[in-house]
Amino acid sequence: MKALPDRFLWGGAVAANQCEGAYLTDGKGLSTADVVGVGHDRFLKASVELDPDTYYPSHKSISFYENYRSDLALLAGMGLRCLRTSIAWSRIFPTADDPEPNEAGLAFYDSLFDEMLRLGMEPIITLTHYEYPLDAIKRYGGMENRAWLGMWDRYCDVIFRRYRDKVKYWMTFNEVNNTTRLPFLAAGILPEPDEQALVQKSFQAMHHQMVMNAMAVAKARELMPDAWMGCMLSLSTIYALDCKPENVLGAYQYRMRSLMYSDVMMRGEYPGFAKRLMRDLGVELVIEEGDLQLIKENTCDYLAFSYYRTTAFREGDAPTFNTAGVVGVENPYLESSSFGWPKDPIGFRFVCNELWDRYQKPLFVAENGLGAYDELDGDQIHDEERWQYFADHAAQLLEAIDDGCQVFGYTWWGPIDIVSAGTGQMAKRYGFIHVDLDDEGKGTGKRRIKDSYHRYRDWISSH
Ligand code: BGP
Repeated sequence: MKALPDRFLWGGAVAANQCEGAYLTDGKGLSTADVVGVGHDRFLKASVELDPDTYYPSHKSISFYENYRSDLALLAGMGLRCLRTSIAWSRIFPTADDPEPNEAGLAFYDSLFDEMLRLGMEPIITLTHYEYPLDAIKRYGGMENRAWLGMWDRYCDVIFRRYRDKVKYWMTFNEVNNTTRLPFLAAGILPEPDEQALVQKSFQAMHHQMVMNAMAVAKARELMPDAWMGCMLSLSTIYALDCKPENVLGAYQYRMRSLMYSDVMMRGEYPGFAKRLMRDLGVELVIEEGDLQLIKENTCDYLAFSYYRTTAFREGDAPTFNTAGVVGVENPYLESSSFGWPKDPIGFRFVCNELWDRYQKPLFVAENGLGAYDELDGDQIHDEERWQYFADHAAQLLEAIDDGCQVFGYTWWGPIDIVSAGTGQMAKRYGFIHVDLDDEGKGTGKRRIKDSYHRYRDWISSH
């Protein structure tokens, strides 16, 4: 067996808006996640007003807010050493610039983190995972507006002071590189018919998030010197379809559109590539005095990333995007999952090596998982495909560690079924624990153990 670092953090990952529900409970305000329905085009249809005829999956989700104690007990039953989740900003500051934080929201995360710690699961916390307080979005727009910097500063201040004795590992923005490809999801930028205006806004939002990341790192250094601050990116990769130089360069350029974010957050400056890209796209970034210095001086301690699949690039076929990153042309060497996402465990080893070589800072696999439809066999779920996906990827992770990559943890995405970020479905399931709910929120909510649950438990105990 390949050697793993001591106390390797095997675990699971969820996000507040995809599991908590209780969308207005205990003073929580609406968030951007609360105004998107179900379907592949859910973000394109997003509006700041609720439509009484639309079903919004985040409003109830799997009711983790009410069930967290029993759900955590089930998760701990697998021997998870950590659980990654996020804080819903609008539970703490319902409108983002309220004069005081909402004590009931703060108390919820106190109990949640205490319970995780009691069960032996290290909390790994994302400050915001694809959700922003909606009230402020209505007044200011998304992260393209610099007004967010002040609200973020207060939010981080309250969060760090409150939880610094409970949480050591932090991430600032989930998959922040999606800001320039899925602008509403990652940066709260409302649908915009003028394409050029949208490009301009999304790059400006990216810059603000880079400054906000540096602000959070600076504050963490002051308030909780032992904390580890992480950059979190969606880094499923893109290959050239073949060795045609235009395809190789094109694939590399798409990769760089993601790595420019980690270059800023890990190395402290925009790469030359980013400047060229923005010039070519006609983007004029507004950078205020002091921004670049702050970014330079406050880089992250580790790089967290999600990896689901890979894709291929061919010149002339402009890629699209989904929650797992760039979608180019089909790679003839890969099989797809039953949901249609290509499976590429070797690509996972490749990406670990690529990122370790580039930054030489610890890596954390914040998300990897297989979303698929499950079939019930009485009370049982024989999810062989899900387990095989894990086993194949875990084997490549061990190879990457053997290659010399420093990886300190791995969190399976959605160890309990939750709402899909990309489609809002419940039927696209990642869990080792099944939750009896359908795409309209109908069902008993009953939790059932899938076959993969026992296997992940055995895997953790033997690794
Ligand atoms: C990532 C997100 C998660 C998650 C996952 C799977 O992009 O960080 O929130 O949901 O992708 O994607 P999906 O839910 O669309 O299957």
